[in-house]
Amino acid sequence: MDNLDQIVSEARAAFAAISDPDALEQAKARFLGKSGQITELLKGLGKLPPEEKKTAGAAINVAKTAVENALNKRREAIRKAALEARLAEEALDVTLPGRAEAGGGLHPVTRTLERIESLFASIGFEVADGPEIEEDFHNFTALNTPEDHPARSMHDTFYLQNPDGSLADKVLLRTHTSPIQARYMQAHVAKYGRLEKMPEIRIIAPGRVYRVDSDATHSPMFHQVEGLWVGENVSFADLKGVIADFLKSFFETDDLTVRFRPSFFPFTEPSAEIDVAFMSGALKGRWLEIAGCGMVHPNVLQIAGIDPEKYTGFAFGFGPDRLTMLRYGVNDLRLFFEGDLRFLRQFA
Ligand code: 2U9
Repeated sequence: MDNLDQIVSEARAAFAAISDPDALEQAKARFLGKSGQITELLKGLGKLPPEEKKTAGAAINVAKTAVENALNKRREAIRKAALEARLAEEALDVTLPGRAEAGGGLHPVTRTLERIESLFASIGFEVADGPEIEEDFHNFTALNTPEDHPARSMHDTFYLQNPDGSLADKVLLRTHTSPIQARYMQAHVAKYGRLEKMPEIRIIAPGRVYRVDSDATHSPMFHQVEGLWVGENVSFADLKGVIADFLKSFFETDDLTVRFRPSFFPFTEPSAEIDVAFMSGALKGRWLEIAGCGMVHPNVLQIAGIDPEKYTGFAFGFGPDRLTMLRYGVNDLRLFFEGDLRFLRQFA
């Protein structure tokens, strides 16, 4: 039976020296496997005389249990060690401060555009959109702008080139958002033109526009929001009401006066400049030119396929960059387009 004690202590020593689970299972085979040392002893029992069988068998089983216990203990220790190693490796310090999301913010001009859109939405205006790369037809011709109008010159308008450097066939960066409205009118007529009574057009057209111009108050890219209301009996009085109400809502004050000053645009007749004066605050008492407007020129309606004898309309155009400067007291337009976060964060 000394032999048995030796096998058990050999097994214990072998298991203790192992820390790899596969190696442990191989070591197990040496003792408990098909031809393992313990198994061989059990097989040998048959050859013993009957009176020795019982005690020998009991002793071998005690040894077998001892080996099995040692094995299980070692398995458990290895499993625990592996788990602890993994936990240590994946340790998280939950007391560290979190990494905060970098908070984005809307550009001040975007805020103005959204404000204008929602104010006009409240009186039934839809927002219309269109391409920034336009054709001469929609940018100029459809807006009653003659072939020899100065706005069409290369000094004022960015024309696109072909890859070989030649001028593309009357393709340009839109100089105003009016072509959005020219396109909208055309599409509207295609949809409803055959009806006895065409539904009203009531849209605003916000977006980026481009002109060859750059100084403290002009950027080659700037924004416009134009508006258009076409229907039966739409009058200049409607225009005045819509504009005055809008300006009061936009600047959040009733303490302002609006003035319509005769002017000229090819696409409206009559046309007017819109000036506003605040009765209080930092800008008190000064007339500020804020927008242009007018009754849609009959030629413009005609080109879109709308009968100017039956329908009339008004149109207006704002510069949201300038509206933003006035609302927030910014004195240099270029600040909006330089991307300096120290400036932009003040509006976020
Ligand atoms: C259609 C018919 C008429 C849009 C108009 C203005 C007057 C105007 C300026 C405002 C500031 C340009 O960015 S700005 O310098 N715009 O004065 N815009 S009427 O008239 C239209 C537009 C579309 C079909």
